Amino acid sequence: MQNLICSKVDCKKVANFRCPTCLKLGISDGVHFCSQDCFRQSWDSHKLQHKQARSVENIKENNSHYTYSGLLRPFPYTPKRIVPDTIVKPDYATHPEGVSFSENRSKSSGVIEVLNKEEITKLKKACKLGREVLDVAAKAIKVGITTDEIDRLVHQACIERDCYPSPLNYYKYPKSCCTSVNEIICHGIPDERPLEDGDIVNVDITVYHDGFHGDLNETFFVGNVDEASKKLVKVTYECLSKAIELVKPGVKYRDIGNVIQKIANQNGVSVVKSFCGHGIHKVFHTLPNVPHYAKNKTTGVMQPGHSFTIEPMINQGTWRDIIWPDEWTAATQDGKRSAQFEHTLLVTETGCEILTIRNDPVFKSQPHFMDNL
Ligand code: EYF
Ligand code: CO
Ligand code: CO
Repeated sequence: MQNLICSKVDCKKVANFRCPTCLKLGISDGVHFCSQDCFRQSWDSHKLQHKQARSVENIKENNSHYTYSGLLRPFPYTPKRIVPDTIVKPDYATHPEGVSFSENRSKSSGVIEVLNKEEITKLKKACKLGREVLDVAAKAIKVGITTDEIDRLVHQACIERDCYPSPLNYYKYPKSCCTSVNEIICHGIPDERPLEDGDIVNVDITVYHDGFHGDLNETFFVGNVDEASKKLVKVTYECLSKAIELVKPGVKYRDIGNVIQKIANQNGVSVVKSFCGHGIHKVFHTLPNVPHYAKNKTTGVMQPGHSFTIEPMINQGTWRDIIWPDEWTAATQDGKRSAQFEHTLLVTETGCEILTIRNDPVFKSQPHFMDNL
């Protein structure tokens, strides 16, 4: 019989001891230790495997009672990816529950922060890097790639650019980006499901660099997509573009939703109400709150130096959402498709600057889905 080697990094001793929790959870992927010492020293990274196994069991258990609204189902996902110690992290990255105290303080101040020149320079840099990461993801999208592989590429692209992937551990979110397929509205967790011909997939990237977050997303076509999905994606992009045209000092944040809802109504699609655009700079989410639906009551007036996202989620059918048993993934209640686009914006003296704009020598500022139309 072949001797097993200790699973502790750099220990090459023969292992004949198994973690009791692994045995209880039925984890059978060969984690063995030579001694209690190596077991204890490996604990911090090893215990993630228990968490992963428990979450798969929870999903299985919950799935048996849960009626999914569409055809999509959760697939297993891989363990949490490591961020090197050299990358500067936001406060929630190391909090056991992923809580951001800086974000809570910013929200409870009740004021929309006006950024100074140095802060604006840093915000612009984070947004430019975020755009580069989304472009990396865009290149990888094809039939057969798993959303987990997209997440791996995104994670690596962040680290190569000295960025922390903002979603990772944010309120314990388990991945480095969100990938939302077909009827998923937002916060889809990258997993082992391969993308299929005819899918639409949104990839949402936020990066944290030099103390600032930059947030953007695009919806992509996978292979040959039906005409109704093409129209949904086109109209969603138009909603974002027309909303951005409104942005200038003196405009009320509540007016953004009126523009978006009008375009949606004209095209027979609906606007999601549960998720909004948000202020973003030194914290991931803060004031203003930016609803995308009409007649909302959000407060605040745009001023030079404000930075925020607009990220309309537009549905083929009902605007209503339902959360999956994983407690993150938001799907449409009727299982019809949803699309989204997002930019981070800076209010200037005369209008706004789109900080996450694409800057391609051939395709200029156009979103990727238009490249092959
Ligand atoms: C606590 C999350 C928390 N939330 C927002 C956390 O603004 C975003 N995209 O444009 C955005 C991205 C992520 C995010 C990634 C993770 N989260 C998700 C769902 C529920 C929740 O409740
Ligand atoms: Co985003
Ligand atoms: Co956002």
